Amino acid sequence: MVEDERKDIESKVSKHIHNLKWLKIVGVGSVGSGKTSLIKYFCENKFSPGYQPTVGVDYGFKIETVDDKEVRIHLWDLSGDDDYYDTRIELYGKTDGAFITYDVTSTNSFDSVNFWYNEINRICNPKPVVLLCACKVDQANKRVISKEKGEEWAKQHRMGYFEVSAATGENVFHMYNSLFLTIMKRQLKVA
Ligand SMILES: Nc1nc2c(ncn2[C@@H]2O[C@H](COP(=O)(O)OP(=O)(O)OP(=O)(O)O)[C@@H](O)[C@H]2O)c(=O)[nH]1
Ligand SMILES: [Mg+2]
Repeated sequence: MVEDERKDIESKVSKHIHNLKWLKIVGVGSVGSGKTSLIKYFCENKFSPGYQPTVGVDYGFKIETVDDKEVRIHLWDLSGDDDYYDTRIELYGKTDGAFITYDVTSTNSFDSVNFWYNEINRICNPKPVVLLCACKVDQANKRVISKEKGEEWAKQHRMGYFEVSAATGENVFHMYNSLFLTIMKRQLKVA
């Protein structure tokens, strides 16, 4: 009897989840800039200081309430390594939103933001909502890219800009919520 009840509840939960709206989000940015850490913090509330490069692609999933609606969030964590270009191209299809990361302690990672922006816009059709994430802002003493510089780039490309830290959690949920809300508002307009 208890087993039947458990199966019934599991089936109802699974149906409920299946019927929710899906949002597909991709994280892109140069190697080591902080994509995996941002996704891990959002999905598991965890941060690991050790670096384990993403091999090709990783995946995160979470059910989130956005604008009073439950939504299935699918997060594709793409490697920033050139070797995985083909893998990324395969996975960009039907992307609703993307965040581009750079590491505020690395000039190279900021210089590559243009590359990532162009890759997304070239491959994704229709173009997704994109945000810029200035990562690792907890490392203030090593910072080389100012807030003004990041904000200016985001403004020029008409996108939201967020200063985030997966180490302290600063602005992480705020950034994701803003991305989800912008996507939902855009989809309502199109519908
Ligand atoms: N201090 C600090 N370190 C961070 C932060 N975010 C990431 N890191 C560290 O930076 C390193 C790289 O982070 P990842 O999240 O793995 O970077 P990635 O962009 O996924 O890298 P690839 O998978 O190789 O493309 C790891 O050692 C993280 O612990 C942060 O907000 N603050
Ligand atoms: Mg990674």
